[in-house]
Amino acid sequence: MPSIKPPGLPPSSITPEHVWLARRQWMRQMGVGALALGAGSIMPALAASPTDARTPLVATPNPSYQLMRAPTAEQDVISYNNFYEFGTGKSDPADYAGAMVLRPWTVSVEGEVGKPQVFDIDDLLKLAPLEERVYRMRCVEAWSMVIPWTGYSLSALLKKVDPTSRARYVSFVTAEQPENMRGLSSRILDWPYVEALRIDEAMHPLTMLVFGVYGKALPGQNGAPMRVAIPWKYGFKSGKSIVRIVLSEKMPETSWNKVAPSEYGFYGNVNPTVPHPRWSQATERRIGDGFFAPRVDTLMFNGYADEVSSLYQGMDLKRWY
Ligand SMILES: Nc1nc2c(c(=O)[nH]1)N[C@H]1C(S)=C(S)[C@@H](COP(=O)(O)O)O[C@H]1N2
Ligand SMILES: [Mo]
Repeated sequence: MPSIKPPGLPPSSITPEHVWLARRQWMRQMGVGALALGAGSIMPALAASPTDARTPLVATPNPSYQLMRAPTAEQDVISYNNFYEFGTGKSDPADYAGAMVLRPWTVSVEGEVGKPQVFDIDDLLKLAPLEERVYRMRCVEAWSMVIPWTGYSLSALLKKVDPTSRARYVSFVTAEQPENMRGLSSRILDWPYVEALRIDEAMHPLTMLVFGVYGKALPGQNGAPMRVAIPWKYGFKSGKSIVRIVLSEKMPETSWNKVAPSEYGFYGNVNPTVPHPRWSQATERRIGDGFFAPRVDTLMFNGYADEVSSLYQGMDLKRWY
């Protein structure tokens, strides 16, 4: 890489938290679109922009999940994605996920539960009050974003179906629409994409069932109509466009673990001290800061150690990566 003097930190990263929060609140009251909150970027206001076309979702900001950093610009959040069902390029999901059929959409919750149930997506939207939570998200490829998600804790749904005493794991099976997902013809993963959590991870209040981003319904590329967000884990654990949630006694097989077990463990916890076999996980590139901006240190459990480290007490995290 040529030696170019890194530009200064974007103003957003040095705004004191109280100033930042006050400004955010003010903008909300004034009805200023979240787009204007992007890290220093003013996007041209395109009349027919897909950022505006999505259904607004009314949600209460949860003050426990506000961050000092400005969210990543909405345009970056919805145009730089991983969603291999639509191709492996970062722009493939935004280019092709519009083909996904989103209604009718049902989500079956089954397995080790007392009350298995098939939910219509529009009923799931109303199952618990919608909150906006700003989460740090970290991809295993060492880039990161800060994303305002709309949804509620997954535990609200799991409690409705009465997990049995044998339920130890929760799998998320995601949509397979061969007609509409051009990536399914490639054998890169064994479709459908499945990821899973231990039940205590799934019940953790941070584990979020997500219906929207930036105050509007999720666009296809971010996992419409419903995905999970697990902010202390690498992004691949957060399955998109979920159709089935299965509780089980046995540890399920998961997509990335099956394809490359030495690279992707079952846990996928963000851990700067455990490198991926082919690259370091110690630092990350923040999307939106510009390619030449300095990388930043990756935090243990992606900055959520206070909340989640007790889940892994006594575990060797080098072995259970
Ligand atoms: N169904 C499905 N879910 C998926 C993926 C995928 O390819 N298919 N990619 C994962 C990966 S690797 C990441 S980093 C996140 C990206 O989410 P985002 O594009 O909303 O930031 O989605 C995850 N969920
Ligand atoms: Mo990822």
